[in-house]
Amino acid sequence: MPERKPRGAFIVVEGLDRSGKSTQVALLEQRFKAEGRPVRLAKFPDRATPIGKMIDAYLRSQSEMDDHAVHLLFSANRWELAQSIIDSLNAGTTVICDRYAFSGIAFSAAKNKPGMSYEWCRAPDIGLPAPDLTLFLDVSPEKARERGGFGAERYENADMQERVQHVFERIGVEMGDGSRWFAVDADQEQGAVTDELWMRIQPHAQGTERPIQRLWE
Ligand code: 2DT
Ligand code: MG
Repeated sequence: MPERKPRGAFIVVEGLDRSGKSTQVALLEQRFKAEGRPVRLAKFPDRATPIGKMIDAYLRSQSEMDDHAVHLLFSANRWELAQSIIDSLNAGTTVICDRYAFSGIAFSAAKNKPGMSYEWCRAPDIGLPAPDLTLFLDVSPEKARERGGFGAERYENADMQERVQHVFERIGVEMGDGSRWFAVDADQEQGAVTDELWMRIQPHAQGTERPIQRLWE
């Protein structure tokens, strides 16, 4: 019988701004490469697509948009790339993704807009490929401030970040912290964070035979 090749694992890194996500994702990619394992980085929003360009203009306050509409664009941006993520996984490539549907819920629900409940915000992402593992980089407001404070984009202010943090905490509880979702103390120095992330990732690094699950189905 031909040997069945395991698919790659789908690993998501989430967190607030200044939690060190982008740095850590790049370091994790290096570790995979150093071990000779195929790896692909993804990032949401992916600002390169036509939908992503609309999101980018909104985030940089170059355009205004209804909150519901932009929420659906963030989700559509994931759906337009979902099949290519599935294809990479099935080809045996580990996909490491900087933000995913959890940011989608957290940032939109944190706006506290009428008609944009947690459930409403979650709905358009139901059925997306589900991560095998999500690592939440948990940074304190003090550390985030120490790391250079906020940039100029929409949502980059202390008030919003605090509300986003609360929604992320709810998501963590609902995902069942300690199985598919792990919160990692992102106040630690960079190397310690990488080591902890790597420890969580290692059981997934050789891929899995488990079929790709779908989010919240
Ligand atoms: P970056 O700084 O990581 O480029 O994110 N966001 C992100 C949402 O509001 N909804 C989403 O679905 C996603 C993926 C988080 C830019 C900002 O976009 C927010 C910060
Ligand atoms: Mg940002």
